[in-house]
Amino acid sequence: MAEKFKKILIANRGEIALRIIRTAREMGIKTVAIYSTADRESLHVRFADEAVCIGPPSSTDSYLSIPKIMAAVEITNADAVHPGYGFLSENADFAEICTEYGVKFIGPRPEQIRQMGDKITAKDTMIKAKVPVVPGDGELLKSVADGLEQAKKMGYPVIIKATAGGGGKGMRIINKPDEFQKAWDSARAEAKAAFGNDGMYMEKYIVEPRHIEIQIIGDQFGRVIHLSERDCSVQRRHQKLVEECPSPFMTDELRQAMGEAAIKAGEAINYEGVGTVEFLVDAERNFYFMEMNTRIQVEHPVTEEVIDHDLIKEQIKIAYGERLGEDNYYPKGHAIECRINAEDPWNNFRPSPGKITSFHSSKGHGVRVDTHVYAGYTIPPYYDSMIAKLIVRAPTREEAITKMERALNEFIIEGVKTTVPFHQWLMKQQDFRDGNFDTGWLGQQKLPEGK
Ligand code: MV4
Repeated sequence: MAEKFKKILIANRGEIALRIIRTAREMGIKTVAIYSTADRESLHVRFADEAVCIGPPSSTDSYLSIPKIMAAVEITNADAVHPGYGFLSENADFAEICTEYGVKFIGPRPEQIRQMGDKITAKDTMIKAKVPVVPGDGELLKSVADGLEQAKKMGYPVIIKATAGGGGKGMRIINKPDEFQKAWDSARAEAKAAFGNDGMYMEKYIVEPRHIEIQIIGDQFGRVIHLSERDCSVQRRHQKLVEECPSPFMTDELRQAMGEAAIKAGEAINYEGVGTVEFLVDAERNFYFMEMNTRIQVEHPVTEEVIDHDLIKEQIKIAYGERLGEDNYYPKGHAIECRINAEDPWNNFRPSPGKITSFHSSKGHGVRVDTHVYAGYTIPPYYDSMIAKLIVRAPTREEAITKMERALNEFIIEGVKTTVPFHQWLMKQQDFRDGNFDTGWLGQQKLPEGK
């Protein structure tokens, strides 16, 4: 077994940087924070053993700048890099540069990131591995004529997706042939601008699916296990707002089948690290591979709470070559996460950066808050608007909802608008309480009026 790391550089900011520092500290590993000039006052800078300023606020010149990050690795002598989520976490070139430089990228190998980053390649890999995929051959569309022909065979509605995409960008739903040209032009333009690649493919459109994802872990010796699911169906414009485990839609049979499919997906690429296999699940509980995320995700605490394992610790141990044990894992109790964003939920979730004048985090049994903010902290306008994750755990879903309501009621954040009132509203909705929602549900609701 390789030796454990002496010093990890965290190529990220915010709550996830802090989250990684906490585990590294518990493991006796030193940490290096990097920060932009907008993040001087951030807790990740204060709590890391060392901190290096890497540039101005703009992400392109700081958290996305590979040369600057590699310079910070060089001067601090870090022997591993943790990319967190977002930023460079799924950038295969960055993983490769780390490897060439002789520092361990805490995550999968570059070719695994590439294989899942290109959605046509990913789908093809899944078909070969006998993981269920959405109908549609997963071939590059050649032209509008080619697309119209395929759509006719498949039956409308269809969806066209960018092969370089993910998370909803460069995607269009098409209900009838005369919508094709416009959807094709706008999706390709969007994909070209966002990814520099306008390759598109087509699938049958699954109407109002649930988004259920399976957490997996693979070690360097070919063993892959799953840690059950997270239901992320409550989302708005591809932004998840609430995640939970177990899914209220789950059955033992479905978990078994989806878990096995996710393991096959991981085994097909010899996956190393923690990863998430995302599925669409229709009303008849048919499930289809959607994409695989090759990083730690925002919502990982939901799994940590019901599985009772530290996923960042698992990531680090796998990266330095530890073997997974023989255990299987089952969720115990119920966990729910509410993402607290600095946004005004009653005004189209408009971002609300600025100074937090007063801050009191929810506390008590079964309550966890992952956050980098505090009273007096100024939320910069340059980055993601997520400022905290409120996670509760209780024996049943009903008790978890009750606890979440209690915890939301005692969360005080003043000076900026937050999504706390949205979550208070959500917890009261009968459909939510009944587990009766899919990815379309929130968009169909009438939210309370703006004040
Ligand atoms: C779909 C789909 C229905 N049918 N593919 C959205 C993000 C991207 N990863 C893929 N997405 C979807 N793909 C087929 N064939 C519906 C969605 C989708 C969705 C998926 C998960 C969570 C929220 C969503 C919201 C709208 C559409």
